[in-house]
Amino acid sequence: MAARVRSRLVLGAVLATIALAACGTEEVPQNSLDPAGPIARDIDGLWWLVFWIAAVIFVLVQAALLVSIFRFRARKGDEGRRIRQLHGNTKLEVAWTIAPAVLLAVIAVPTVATLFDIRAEPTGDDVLEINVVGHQWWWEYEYPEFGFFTANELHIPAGRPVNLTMTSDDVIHSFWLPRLNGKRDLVPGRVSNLTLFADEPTPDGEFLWGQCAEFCGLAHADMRLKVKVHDEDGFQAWAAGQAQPAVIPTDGPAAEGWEIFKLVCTACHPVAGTEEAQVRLAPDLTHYGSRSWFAGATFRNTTEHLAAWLRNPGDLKPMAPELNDLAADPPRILGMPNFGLGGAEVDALVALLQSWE
Ligand code: HEC
Ligand SMILES: [Cu+2]
Repeated sequence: MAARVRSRLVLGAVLATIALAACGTEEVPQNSLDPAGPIARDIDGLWWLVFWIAAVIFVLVQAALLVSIFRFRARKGDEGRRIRQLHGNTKLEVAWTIAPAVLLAVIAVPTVATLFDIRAEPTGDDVLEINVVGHQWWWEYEYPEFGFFTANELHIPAGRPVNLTMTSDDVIHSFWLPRLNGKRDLVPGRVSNLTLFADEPTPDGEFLWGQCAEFCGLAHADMRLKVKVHDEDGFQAWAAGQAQPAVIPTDGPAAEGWEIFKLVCTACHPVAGTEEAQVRLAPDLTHYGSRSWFAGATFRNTTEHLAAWLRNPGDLKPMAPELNDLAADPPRILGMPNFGLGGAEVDALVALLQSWE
């Protein structure tokens, strides 16, 4: 390929990349440069500080480069002229070794201070405690103050700190909610902490978006999370509702659904307030009908999606239920199996799950 054609292609590709990078500023739900609380704001501030220092250095270095290229270039008539040869320059070399070292030392001060700040576990009466367990490929949340569990969709109050105490049941996961804090690993057999603090409630129907940030197998990309931020009254009302036991339906399709549920689903899914569903190997379904998202917060909890999930979970999410071993200690669960349910059974189960608001 001719050199000119090639350089035009490269230039075109670079320009297209820059132009495309500008797309999507409208809807960027996982943008750590759009902080929604004080911790994320600290991280954002640090990022901009380092960015501007780097920008100044970039401009200075490029300016020196351009001056060198144009001012000292070979001109007509220079052919055969010998350039003055230099060997080393102690003063310059000492200067360009010390200057970056000093600069890095200066950047280290706010960096280390911010790291300690955002790692500090929150204290005080107003801290909300939530226990988080990472599973392949969904999140389990326990609210010990209120005594209930939920999954994938996290609900927190605005204006006070939330302390996540986290661990994993299988492999390493990483909780990442870019608009509220940095990443933090969940490691099997260990406990880690992450503080969330949100300034304001999210508008109706809107959530903060996050996801698992540590590759954890087949459905890692579908191990997402959504966070609903409430005002204090809204949070208390939500939590009071979640703390209620499930109501077992006594007639209609939902009651038929419960008969199937007892036979098939109780092997993995807990439902508070029942004797039958006490095994905790899969998402707690006590108030499943109140959730907006499911399956690692990847799908909207609509009737169509739920029915599709029950017909064949593997259609919606790549999983490996053939590797499940419920008898192992601890049991191993790598997804929800396809139970080959018929249309009427699916409808009955949908009615049951939707009745558990
Ligand atoms: C072998 C264990 C197992 C059994 C039995 C099982 N499930 Fe599941 N189910 C899972 C796992 C694991 C997940 C989480 C999958 C994911 O998102 O990665 C899940 C997810 C779900 C979800 C989505 C929950 C959420 O909030 O994300 C629903 C709804 C559900 N199952 C319904 C049922 C119903 C109804 C039955 C009975 C017909 C059933 N499951 C039987 C393991 C099981
Ligand atoms: Cu993960």
